Amino acid sequence: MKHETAVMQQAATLRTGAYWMPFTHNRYFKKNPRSRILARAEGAYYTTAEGARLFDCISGMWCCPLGHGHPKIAEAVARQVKELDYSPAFQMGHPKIFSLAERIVELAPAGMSQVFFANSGSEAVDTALKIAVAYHRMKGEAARTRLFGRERGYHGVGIGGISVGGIAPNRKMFAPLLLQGVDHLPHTYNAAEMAFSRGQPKWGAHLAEELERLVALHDASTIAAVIVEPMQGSGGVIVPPAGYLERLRAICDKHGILLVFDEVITGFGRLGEPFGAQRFGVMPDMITFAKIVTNGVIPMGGVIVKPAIYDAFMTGPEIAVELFHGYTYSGHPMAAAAAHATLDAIEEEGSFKRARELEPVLEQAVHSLKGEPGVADIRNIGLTAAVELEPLRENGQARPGARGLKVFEHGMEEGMLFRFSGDTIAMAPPFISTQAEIGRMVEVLRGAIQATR
Ligand code: PXG
Repeated sequence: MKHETAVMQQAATLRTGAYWMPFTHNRYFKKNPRSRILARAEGAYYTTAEGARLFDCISGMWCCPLGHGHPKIAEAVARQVKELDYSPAFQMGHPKIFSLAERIVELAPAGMSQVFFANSGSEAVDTALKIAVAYHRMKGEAARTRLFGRERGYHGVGIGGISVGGIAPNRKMFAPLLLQGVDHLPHTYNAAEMAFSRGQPKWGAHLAEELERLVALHDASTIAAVIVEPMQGSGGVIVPPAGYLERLRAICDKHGILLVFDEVITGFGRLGEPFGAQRFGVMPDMITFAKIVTNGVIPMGGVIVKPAIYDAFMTGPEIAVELFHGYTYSGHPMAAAAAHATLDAIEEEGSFKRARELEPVLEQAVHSLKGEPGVADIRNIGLTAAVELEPLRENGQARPGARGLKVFEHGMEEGMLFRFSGDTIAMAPPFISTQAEIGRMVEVLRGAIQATR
């Protein structure tokens, strides 16, 4: 309690000027920061510096589904800092990172064999893109350098990630830095055909044929890889149409193109299976992951590859470094300890099963919002859903984002920490949520929607 009071006092006199906040409206935030300063977290709830308790509707930023302050993870991290706080990542190793790689391979779809560690989703994506290009070169196909992403895709904020990414504001400011030789598949969202779908939309598998069109345009011999999120998370929970990913896989196989699934959000249970690959029954050549692997407690990301990819590099003199890539903090012992404890907890608590059990609860609840004023679409799969709202209008002009912000602020007043992106509200509640909590989350959203019409 003492600590809590201290944090609250600190918050009251906070000087916010020096901190340039990421992906945040800094000026608006700093006008009235107090309600948005978090002091504590426990289980599925945050407590703000003003003492308000907020249900964590998006599991941190999709990364903390086992709940905050998990005792197992806390203990493992505390133990690790005393045992081995840091270990050089290059030319040295420590036991927990080798065993963690094995555990991740076991969870991955059958046929994947090695893990390269990074510290975030963005680093994982840039690593995968580099491996893809280098792999073809190692195989004697050095002309295979093109990378294809998808409209509305989010692959982090590295130069590689924004190049294959498909969210315009993340790209336009940095246009001269974008990689050459990148093209994009169309996104799969079509409101007229799929609004209010539950799970995978039936319409849209044919959009994968656009990959054939791009291959015809650029020629397969110039193409290294296609990267897609199996389900687009940041883009607003855009669920792949039935048959779409299968078709992408077939076209990649036909032309010798690597298929990368960016599973930073879908990895480790969000869709009720270890990875989206298993949920959709489509096996990529590489998987990028981050977030849930450590329950968000210590940053970690990575890339899982098939043996053919790893083996392609294991040539040349044995004393030569095979891949000139890695980070000071690759395979950090603190992250490895957090990841082991997270995977233990997932096993013990049956987290994937729990996510599957809660899926119909969330689906039913969220689709009950259909018909509320200005609800343009509702989408869901696994333990995630999005509600897309029509923008507010002022003097006949649409004001994109204004309604999303109002819903967010209304939610905070009612004890819900929603995630808004433009006028879309995304939810990805913790796996430890109760049915009642999910019901309440959706009812508060209903009230917020009604209040902001
Ligand atoms: N790939 C995917 C698919 C992601 O969703 C990244 C890469 C980048 O990860 P890092 O760790 O570098 O941020 C992401 C991140 C949101 C939200 O609310 C989503 C992300 C991050 C923050 C917020 O949609 N995804």
